[in-house]
Amino acid sequence: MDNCNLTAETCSIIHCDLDAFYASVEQRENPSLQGKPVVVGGDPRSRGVVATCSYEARSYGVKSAMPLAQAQRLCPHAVFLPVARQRYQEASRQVFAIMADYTPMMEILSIDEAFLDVASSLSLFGTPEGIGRTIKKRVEKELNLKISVGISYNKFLAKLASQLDKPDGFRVIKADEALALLRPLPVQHLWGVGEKTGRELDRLGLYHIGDIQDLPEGWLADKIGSAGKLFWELARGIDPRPVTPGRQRKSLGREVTFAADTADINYLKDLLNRFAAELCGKLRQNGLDTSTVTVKIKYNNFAAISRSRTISPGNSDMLIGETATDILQDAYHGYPPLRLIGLSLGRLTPAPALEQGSLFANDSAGPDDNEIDRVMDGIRQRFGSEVIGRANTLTWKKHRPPNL
Ligand code: DCP
Ligand code: MG
Repeated sequence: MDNCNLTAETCSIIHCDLDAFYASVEQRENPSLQGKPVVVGGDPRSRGVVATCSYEARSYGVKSAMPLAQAQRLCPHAVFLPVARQRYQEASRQVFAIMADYTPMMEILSIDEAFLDVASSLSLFGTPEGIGRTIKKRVEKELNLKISVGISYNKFLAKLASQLDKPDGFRVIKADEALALLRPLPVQHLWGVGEKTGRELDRLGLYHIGDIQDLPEGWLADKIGSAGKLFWELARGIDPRPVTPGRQRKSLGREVTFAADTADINYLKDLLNRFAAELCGKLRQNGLDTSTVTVKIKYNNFAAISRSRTISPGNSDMLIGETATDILQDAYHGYPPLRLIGLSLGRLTPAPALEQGSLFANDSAGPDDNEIDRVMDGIRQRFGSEVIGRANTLTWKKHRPPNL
């Protein structure tokens, strides 16, 4: 049964990630939705975006973060549902409880994803592969949800293993097959390589992970700095990062250095609103609130200041965006021009599990302000500031830096 064939020290990391998580919970709650394209995110007539969708909908090209209206054009017969966050948080807790039966060495990455290191659990529970299969079976049988499981000797390869085999995946990457498996994959599969870095690597003629494997040590670091060393190691299947239980993000931030210095206050506010939407989206995805909002600016003479404000814990784009633009208004009066602006959210704490107001509800008693805020938040969360439709979007488009 165990074809991992490696010692616990070399092959004990398991990565688990639920398939089409929100959509699968919805299909489970309403069996008539099973086998159908389901899009979670809200009313397609709203200007929101897709949170996630079932694999049936993905076959029509629908995907996360796509405008709902576009999703409806691609798949007109899809069922569109609002986001029922409390339901997903409950399912998430149940899944993590199953995993925790096999090891205390569990690092939760997001609402539907965790690493386990089962090296110390083998005398009790058998092989890593056996444990992975048991978790998969239990999640399916007890919770009626599908989860993809990847197993390897480090975090990077375990996560890659679960992703490569989605949905309903189960894959082991053994030490002696890692290099060959990595070789033909696009560089975007390396941890930390997003669109921008991917383009940078492509410019250096590095399209596939094998291209990086073949480089002499130090070459990539000379070209692109310390990340180059990391990518070279990952390409060779090296990732020393341990599974760290209880690791909590302390803050979340976003900043940009402008191609040309700017003093355009409307544009700067617009950017902060955009960053707020992006960061709050991540907070909500991870069930977190923030209570410290910090704006950092760097002038064209390289002097930098940062200003913080404490707020009651929250994760609404509007609240955080307004706080950030207020801070900017107080701290910056239009001179000298700025070369950088950043927003960071600190003191992160678990958000109370609130049922998000239905995006379709038409309550005759009338919604209260908080409800409106939550519904607005649910819609705005999914815009991305670029399409949020405020008057100053025009300013944003005009100055849009190439790296955003
Ligand atoms: N999510 C979201 N907005 C995004 C991405 C994700 O609200 N832009 C939410 C909905 C997802 C959940 O987080 O169901 C988990 O994210 P995943 O990236 O793991 O996506 P899924 O679980 O939906 O699909 P997959 O099968 O690819 O893991
Ligand atoms: Mg998932």
